[in-house]
Amino acid sequence: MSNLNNKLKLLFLASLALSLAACNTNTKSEQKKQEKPTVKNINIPVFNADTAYMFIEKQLSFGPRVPNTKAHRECGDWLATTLKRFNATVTEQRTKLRAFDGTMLDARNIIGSYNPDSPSRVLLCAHWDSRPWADHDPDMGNRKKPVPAANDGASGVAVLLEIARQMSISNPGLGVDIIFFDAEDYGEPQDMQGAYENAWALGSQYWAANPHIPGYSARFGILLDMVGAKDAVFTQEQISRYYAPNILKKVWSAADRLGYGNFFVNKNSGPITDDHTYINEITRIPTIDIIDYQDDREKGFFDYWHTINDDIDNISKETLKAVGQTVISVVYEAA
Ligand code: AHN
Ligand code: ZN
Repeated sequence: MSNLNNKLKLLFLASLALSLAACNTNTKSEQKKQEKPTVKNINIPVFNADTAYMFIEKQLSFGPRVPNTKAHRECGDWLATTLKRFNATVTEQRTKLRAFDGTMLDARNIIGSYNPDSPSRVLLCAHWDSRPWADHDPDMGNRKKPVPAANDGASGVAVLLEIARQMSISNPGLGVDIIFFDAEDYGEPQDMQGAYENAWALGSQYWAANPHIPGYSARFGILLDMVGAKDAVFTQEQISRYYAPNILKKVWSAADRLGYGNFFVNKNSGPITDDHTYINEITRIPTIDIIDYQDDREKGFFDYWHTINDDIDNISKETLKAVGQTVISVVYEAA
């Protein structure tokens, strides 16, 4: 009888010791976590998708921002003024660029800098021009019309303008350069595809060869292209994976942590010639492209790509929020 009692007591003491030990290791690992946090305890602004949406509407109000048009000149002026209003130091590169068909384009790369004297910098960019021809429109009668470019152009600019507005309220604590590239979308129409080399991304090619500050560098770059469509899917594009695998991981894991893993998927895609291609090749600043593209889609890009239906009706605030909150988090966490 007493033997059984002793055995029970022993069993009880043993299990108590075990649970205390378990408790102890828990406390230790908790302490470790507090000593070396994986995410810095800094104030990351809340990205406002309503404001970003309004910045798309504003760009559309000028009309298609096709180089050498009034809409393009007026929108360019508004972009420079707006960056200044958000306390950026604004630099403009104005230059003539030769398009594939010989047209000379009056091009403007518009740059807004925060903490311009900081040696630790990140680069955020998007193209602001609209494609002159809706050459992927299903209706032949629309193919010579310009693209409204709500998603393919205005969305990336709008997300960056909202990030600029947030940076004017709360300093990010490191150098940030926002570049709006011109003449990205003046490449040859689809029936001449492959006949010209380097016909796309003329503004970024110019900037990469002639940076606004001689010898300019940044720790990394993020390009936003078509970041506003309903049902957008951002895959891990090949040039981004090749030149900037760590940045890609950083951005995708931030998106996942914030609950946007449905937009930023763990799926590879082939190479896209875009502004980041030339930034990577020429400046060697490791730069990724956040782009709505999947290899197995009919056009690869979103349904209304290079059609006259790339307008505000296809824009989703949820998508803008996912991209904007992810990018602003990565920027503030890099400080
Ligand atoms: C090509 O189709 C070769 N590049 C697509 C780059 C692009 C066009 N981004 C927006 N519009
Ligand atoms: Zn385009």
